[in-house]
Amino acid sequence: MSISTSDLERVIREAGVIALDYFKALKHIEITKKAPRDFVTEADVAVEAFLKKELTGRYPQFGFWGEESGKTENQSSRWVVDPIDGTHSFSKGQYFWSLSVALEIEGEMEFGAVYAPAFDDYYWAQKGQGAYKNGERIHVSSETNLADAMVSTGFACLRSYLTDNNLARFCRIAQVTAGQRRLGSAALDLCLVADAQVDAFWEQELNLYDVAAGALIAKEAGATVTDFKGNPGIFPKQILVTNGKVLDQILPLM
Ligand code: 2AM
Ligand code: CA
Ligand code: CA
Ligand code: CA
Repeated sequence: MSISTSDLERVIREAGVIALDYFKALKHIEITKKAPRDFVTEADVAVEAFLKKELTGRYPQFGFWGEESGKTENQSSRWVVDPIDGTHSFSKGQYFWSLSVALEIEGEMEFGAVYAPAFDDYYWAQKGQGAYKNGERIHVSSETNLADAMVSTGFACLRSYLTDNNLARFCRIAQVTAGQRRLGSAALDLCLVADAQVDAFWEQELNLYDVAAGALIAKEAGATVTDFKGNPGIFPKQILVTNGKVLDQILPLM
């Protein structure tokens, strides 16, 4: 199996331009709600259709799973795509949103790219090859003290039928950390850990397409990717990503 990472970058950047064109014309696009707090726009659908056509056209041996169009028939190797992660921010004209594209081969993430068109930041990683932002190698932060750490989270779990809504955990961690952010795109949050802008990120009740690419990028930049108990692996329902040095300090607060 071989993929061309430079060709993939061209395709994903082109998809980003499609998203950005919609973003610049926000007043004219339709925003609908799939469920309470779950928004979708014409841009989500158009970007996913473009990526599906380009990726499956180039690599017919892989399946495709996207947030908006669902899964193709059972294939153990597939593209895992979130066309716009952070749709709510996007629909308000805020800049913090991204496109997330991962390639899963037999259950292992082989490639991941997260592109934030409004910042023109392209993050990518291939398993075992390190992580890159706009062509430069990136690494997690060297922060060793949770008290000095910048952390980030999200509240996709803030739904009435879920008992653990992250608010108590957020309060515990906010009291003992130096800075807290709630930026609204889990895929891009994971890249901030990879790029040492954030020292730890956690969120609950996400889906694989939210975190598949970002988790590989973070891991390749030196991050730990675990559940809230510290078990290694990508667990979208309970994901904790740290620079490794603050992991032992944050785990008891999870
Ligand atoms: P989205 O923009 O693709 O929907 C922000 O906290 C993260 O939660 C984003 O990855 C966002 O992805 C996701 N998200 C937003 N609403 C959600 C919902 N109702 N269920 C699950 N994830 C959600
Ligand atoms: Ca969504
Ligand atoms: Ca998402
Ligand atoms: Ca999405």
